[in-house]
Amino acid sequence: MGPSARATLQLRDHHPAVEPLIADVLAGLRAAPKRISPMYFYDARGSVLFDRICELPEYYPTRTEMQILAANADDIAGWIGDDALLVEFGSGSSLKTRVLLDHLPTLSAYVPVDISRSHLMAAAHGISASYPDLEVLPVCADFTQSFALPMSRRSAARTVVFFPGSTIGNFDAPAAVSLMRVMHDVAGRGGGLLVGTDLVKDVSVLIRAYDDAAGVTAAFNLNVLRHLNTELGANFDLEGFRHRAVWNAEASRVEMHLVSLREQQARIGGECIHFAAGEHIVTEHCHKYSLAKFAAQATWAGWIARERWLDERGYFGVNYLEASRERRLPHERM
Ligand code: AVI
Repeated sequence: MGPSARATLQLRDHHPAVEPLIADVLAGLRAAPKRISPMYFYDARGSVLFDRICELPEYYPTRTEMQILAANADDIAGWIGDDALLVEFGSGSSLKTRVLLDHLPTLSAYVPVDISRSHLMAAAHGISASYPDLEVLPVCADFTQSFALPMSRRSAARTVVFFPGSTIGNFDAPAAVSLMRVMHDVAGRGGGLLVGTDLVKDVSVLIRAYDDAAGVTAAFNLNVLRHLNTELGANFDLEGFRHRAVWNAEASRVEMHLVSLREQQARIGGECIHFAAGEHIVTEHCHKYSLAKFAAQATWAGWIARERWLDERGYFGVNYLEASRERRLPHERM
C-alpha cells in the first residue's frame, strides 16, 4: 500500500483523557473484590496478545465463530441487506469482518470502533487496502459510551452493528443490556445487530480456553498492569501477581483474576493501594450463555431475534437481531 492510500483514512478520536481513566481504575481498586475493567487489556501489546490468544488450540471461540460466519455468509449477508452501514464494536484486527465484507459488495461504509488507536488504524488501513472501493471510517472510542457516527459519503439503507467474539459476555447482565441499548441507538429503527455469543459447555473446555498451556492468556492478563504503569503512571510489580482462571457456576462465567503473590502496595494517581498476600483483582468476567438467557437480555434492550446460527457442537452462536421501534420497557420513562 502506498503512502497516499494511507493518507485517505481519517480517524475520529474519542479516546478518553487520562484523568477520568485514573479515576475509573481507582474506583475499581477501592472496591471489594478489587477489579480492573477489561477495557484496559487493549493497549497495542494487549491487542497483539489477544490476536495470539485467538490462534491458540485451546481458544475455540474465534475459530468456531469464523466457521459459523463462513458457512452462513450468504444467509447473513441477506439479513444485512444491500447498501448497509456496518459498524463494528471492538473491531480489533477486523479479521472476522473480512468474511462479511467478501459477501457485502454494496456496503455504504465500514466503521470500525476500538479503544486501541494504533491497532485500530493498522486494521483500518488493512481493510482499506483489501477493499479499495469501500469507505472506511475508523473511530477510536470506549464503545460503552454513546458516540457520534461519522457521516458516510453514500447514504445507507440501514445501520447494522457487528459485535463478534462474544465480547458481550465480558459485561455483567445490566451492563450488557445497557450496551445493547447503546447499539440500538446507533442502529436506529429497522437497524440490525449481528452478535456472537459463547455458550455454556464442559467446564474443562472453558478453563483450558482461559488458561492455555503456552501462557499467552497469563501474559495478556498481566499486561493490564503494564498498561496501567505505562499509560496511567502506576507502579505495579508485574512479578508480584499471577494469572488465575476460575469457573463461577452460579453466575455462569469464567473469571480472570490476578492474584497477589505477597503483601504489597501499588501507587496510581497519587493513591496507594494495598494488597494482602493471596488477594485477587478481577480483570474479566466471561459469561457463557444459554440460548434463552441471551434472548431475554436482547429483548430487554429492545432487540427482536430474527435468526441464529450455531456450530455442530453447539459451542457458539451467531445471532441476527432487529431493532424494535421502541426500545424502552413500558414502565420506563420516555
Ligand atoms: C474479548 N473477549 C470476548 C475475550 C473472551 O473470551 O471473553 C477476551 C479474552 N480473555 C481471555 N481470553 C480471551
